[in-house]
Amino acid sequence: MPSVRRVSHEFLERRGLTTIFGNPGSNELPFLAELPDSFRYVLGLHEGAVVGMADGYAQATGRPVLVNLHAASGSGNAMGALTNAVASRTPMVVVAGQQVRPAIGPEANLSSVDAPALMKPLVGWAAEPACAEDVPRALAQALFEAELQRRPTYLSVPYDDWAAEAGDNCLPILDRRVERGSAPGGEQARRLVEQVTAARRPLLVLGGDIDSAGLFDDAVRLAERLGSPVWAAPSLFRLPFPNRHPLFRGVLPAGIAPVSAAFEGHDLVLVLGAPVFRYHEYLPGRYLPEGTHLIQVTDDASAAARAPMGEALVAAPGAVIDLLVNALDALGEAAGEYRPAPEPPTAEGDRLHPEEVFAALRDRMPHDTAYVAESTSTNSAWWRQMDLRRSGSYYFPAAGGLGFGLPGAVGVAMGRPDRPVVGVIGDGSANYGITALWTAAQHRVPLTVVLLRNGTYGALRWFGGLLGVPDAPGLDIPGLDFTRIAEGYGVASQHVHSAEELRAVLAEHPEHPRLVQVDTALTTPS
Ligand code: TZD
Ligand code: CA
Repeated sequence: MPSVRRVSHEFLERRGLTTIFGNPGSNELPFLAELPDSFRYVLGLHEGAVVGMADGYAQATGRPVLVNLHAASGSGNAMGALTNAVASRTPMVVVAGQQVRPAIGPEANLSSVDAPALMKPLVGWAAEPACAEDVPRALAQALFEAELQRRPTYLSVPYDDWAAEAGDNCLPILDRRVERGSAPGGEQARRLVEQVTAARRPLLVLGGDIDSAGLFDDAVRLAERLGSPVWAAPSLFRLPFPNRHPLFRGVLPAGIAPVSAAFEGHDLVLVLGAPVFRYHEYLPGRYLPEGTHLIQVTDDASAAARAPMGEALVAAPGAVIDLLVNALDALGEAAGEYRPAPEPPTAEGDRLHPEEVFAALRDRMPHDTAYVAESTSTNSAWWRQMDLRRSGSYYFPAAGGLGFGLPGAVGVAMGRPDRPVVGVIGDGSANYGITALWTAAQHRVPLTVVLLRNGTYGALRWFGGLLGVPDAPGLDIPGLDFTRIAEGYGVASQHVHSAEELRAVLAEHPEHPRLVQVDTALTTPS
């Protein structure tokens, strides 16, 4: 009779979940005993970095990922990073250890009192199996829930369960197949095609899910057929469309009034693969202009249910794009040329303007480079200079929680060794996930981190103006030297002082991680 551990390892192996991102404690060791050789454990030194790396890895590979965390204290450390994984809809299975069953009630040290409740508002599903025999089935449920809901799940397992006998009824889970059907029904399809083809001035709004689902090129096909302008949804975490394409209008500003203004004059707004909408700055107004009808297509039932306006169809955006492309057999007007980037401005003194940094990346890095950005005040500078034409080119913390960028870049680089990867990280953001540098060094991940050092929480200075708070304390961060921090974690580093120097450094492509620190001038997010 196999053990719970043996069946669970076998299940994970069969599903290809053999890379474990984790930070273990005593409760977790029995799960890690007798791991088959096909597994690799990627150790992160803090749980925020562990989840950030796993999130980047899962997004870059398009596959669910396994995370191993310690009980309450370790899982608690991971919460901030989990907010991003929830918003990016990353299928992530977190397996955490728990004290032995008899020790939970008396609250022995390192027991997690009501472990599922600790995680529940965040993760899509959380459980602690009622008995050891149920662990393999619960592990399978954790994976299927993560895939079906596209959301992290959490399984807490008392550590004495792993050595228990599994029982014969465990074995059927090894071969289960669980899938979701996704095409709209006949009547839904007919109605949607009719609405879209009848529109005089349709507008497309594309969300990060388009890129996650591998629909980047399909979205171009649809937009060109429709001949409609394209916006990216607010609070964008992945780029769904080439940003210099003639039909692309940019990322929608994350406020009610400016979104509504961008829709002015369009009778139909078709939103694919996004919530409606993830606003940020509270800029009140009417949700939609007079005469604008909105249709949201998403496979996220909760995003459809919670939207405050428009109609929604819960279906896979890919199936709907196929449907519309086939229905729109005539090509729209030729879209025209890709728009060139403007000349970047320069900054005063020995600082670089962020646009100079991004122009250097655009010109010197290969076209298939994947960027993980977490530098909040440079958002508009970024889109002014970058030229991203491929799927999987851009990742950003999906819930706005800092600490994704640096670990996420390590995870993306581990998941896609075939592509160059650059993390573009602010001197504030870097600190929330800084320990990921150590993992990058240990695994010799070929990653370039461009560290933008403006000495402040730049975006918060801008927010201070917006909210009428010009005098908030706690916004400056002088005295940080990331070249020395990186060296301490085993990552080679350089401090560059000019655009020419930066361009020369970027033209090299080392096979190990490196950090390039650049002093930059302060800009505003928009
Ligand atoms: N803590 C966490 C986990 N997430 C956050 N979003 C914040 C705090 C608040 N915050 C922002 O929203 S932007 C920002 C903070 C602290 C400043 C980031 O500084 P940076 O980037 O140096 O990375 P800029 O370009 O200077 O703004
Ligand atoms: Ca900064």
